Amino acid sequence: MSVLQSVIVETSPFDDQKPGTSGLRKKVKVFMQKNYTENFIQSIFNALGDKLKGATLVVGGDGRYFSKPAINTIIRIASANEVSKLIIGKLGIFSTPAVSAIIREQQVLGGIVLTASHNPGGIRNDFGIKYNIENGGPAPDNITNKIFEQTKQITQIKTTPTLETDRIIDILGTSKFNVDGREFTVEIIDSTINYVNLMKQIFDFNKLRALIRGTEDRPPFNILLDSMNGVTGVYVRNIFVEELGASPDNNVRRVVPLDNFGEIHPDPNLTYAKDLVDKLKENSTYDFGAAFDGDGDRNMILGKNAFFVTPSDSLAVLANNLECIPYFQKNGVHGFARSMPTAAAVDRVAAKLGKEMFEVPTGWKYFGNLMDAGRLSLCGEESFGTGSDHIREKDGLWAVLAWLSVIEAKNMGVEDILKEHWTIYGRNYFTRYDYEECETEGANQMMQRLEQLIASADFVGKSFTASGKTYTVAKADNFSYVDPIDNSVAKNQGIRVLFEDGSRLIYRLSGTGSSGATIRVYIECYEKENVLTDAQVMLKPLVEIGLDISQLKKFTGREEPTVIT
Ligand code: G16
Repeated sequence: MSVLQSVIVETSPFDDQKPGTSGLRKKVKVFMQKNYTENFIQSIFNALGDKLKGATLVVGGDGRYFSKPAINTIIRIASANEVSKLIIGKLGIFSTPAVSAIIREQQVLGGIVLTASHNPGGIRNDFGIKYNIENGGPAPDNITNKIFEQTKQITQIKTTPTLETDRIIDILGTSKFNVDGREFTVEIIDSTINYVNLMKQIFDFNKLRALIRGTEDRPPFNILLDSMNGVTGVYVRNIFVEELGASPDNNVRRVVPLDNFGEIHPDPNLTYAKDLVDKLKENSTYDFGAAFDGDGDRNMILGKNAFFVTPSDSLAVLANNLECIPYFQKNGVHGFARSMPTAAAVDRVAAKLGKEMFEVPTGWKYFGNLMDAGRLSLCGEESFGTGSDHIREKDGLWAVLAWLSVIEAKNMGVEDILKEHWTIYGRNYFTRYDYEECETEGANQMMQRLEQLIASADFVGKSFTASGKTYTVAKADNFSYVDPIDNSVAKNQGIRVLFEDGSRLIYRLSGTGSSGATIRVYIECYEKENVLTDAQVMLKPLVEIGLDISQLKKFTGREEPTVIT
């Protein structure tokens, strides 16, 4: 084996490498700038310091455009920074939940996830880089802050330009190199194997197969899973077609990962997964539909005729039925958690079952400490994320397997399960209005004005009326969170206007967009008896009040939201 020499390349900082809600997300062209990707990777390594020496890291992502050159860059820089081994998914393919699973299983230092999640891909669209820590979860704020500090002072990149990376990720197997006299290993694996095994340990595959295939007593439960040309396609084929006997023609769609997601927006919601919604409306033989995002951590659940389950309700239903899943039978159910803007349906289940309940800021990273401390079993977010402590990322496929387990155990369809749930607990009506790619200045001004408004002396106690309904403000603040495990504090996590009857209006700027500002307005009310009204009808007065209080139209010039969920 010839000895390769690492070199030092001089560089200078970029001023826009602050990680957002979930890593650094920018247009591909930004990452393509000379040294841009290199700087960020080296900054991650600088932030890790001595821990990196001799360590193993996992690398992979949703296979979006620019993944291959980014992986080659990571290989060369890792080799020069004394990393001992990289475990990489073949063709760079690794769903975000599968990365989390393998970091935990192999007990390695962490992983680098190459994805911009639900953001569109392709040369004109988005790329992203995220660091996950040894518990398999996204790096918490103290580490992303350290990485950001490094990006502001970086002057040198260590790399091994002579390390031949051409086609290295195309073939399964192990390659060994000698860099500066040290052994450096690159192992290319099939990233589905560990993940599928994990799912088999969590769920009862025999029961799920019987549900999908049908039995003497029960017709097949007809599902349609939409991978939206993202990374879950390979996992869906493996789990649902090969293991559970689903039809490759009728039960799954868009299962070949494409580096531009076929020019669609791989975001599982009613707007961007409309294709799936239409399919279920057209064909009433489908009992169930689900869609996933680009990197496989999000999910949308639909029933017959595209009956929509809000992510907040999905979380509450699963919380109420975890005993039908073998993993929880074995490990027990500890607490529940949701992100602050997520509707409080799960809180009612927690109260009834006597479980601890946590409300954290937006971002899956805030669940990790609670899970590590054994206080959290199931959590979710309104942004179509659901997951458990089996890993430290949200997990789209896990959510679908969990739903199918509940359906199998209860022998009920999705809509009936929801109606039964609402009869017991009442209904938290919820909707989210997104205004994507607004002018940053107008969006910031709107948030600043809101902040001043809610601080004004007479805001609490004030009443607002729209469409004949009146709401009185009980409390208003900018959400802060103190982590119960390490006491770290996250401030300014969204403006909350809480009304006397428990209804809520929340305003946040998204931390995952790649250009401009995305304003999110979250609207929620609770009804004990009146549970069957259309959500948009029920929430109309609050929406009007929300737009009025924020003067959103004036600040953004937008008449309508880009997405309503
Ligand atoms: C990420 C985070 C989620 C968060 C979502 C939306 O999801 O992991 O915790 O809820 O972004 O964040 P924002 O409202 O700031 O855009 P993903 O699926 O994009 O990785």
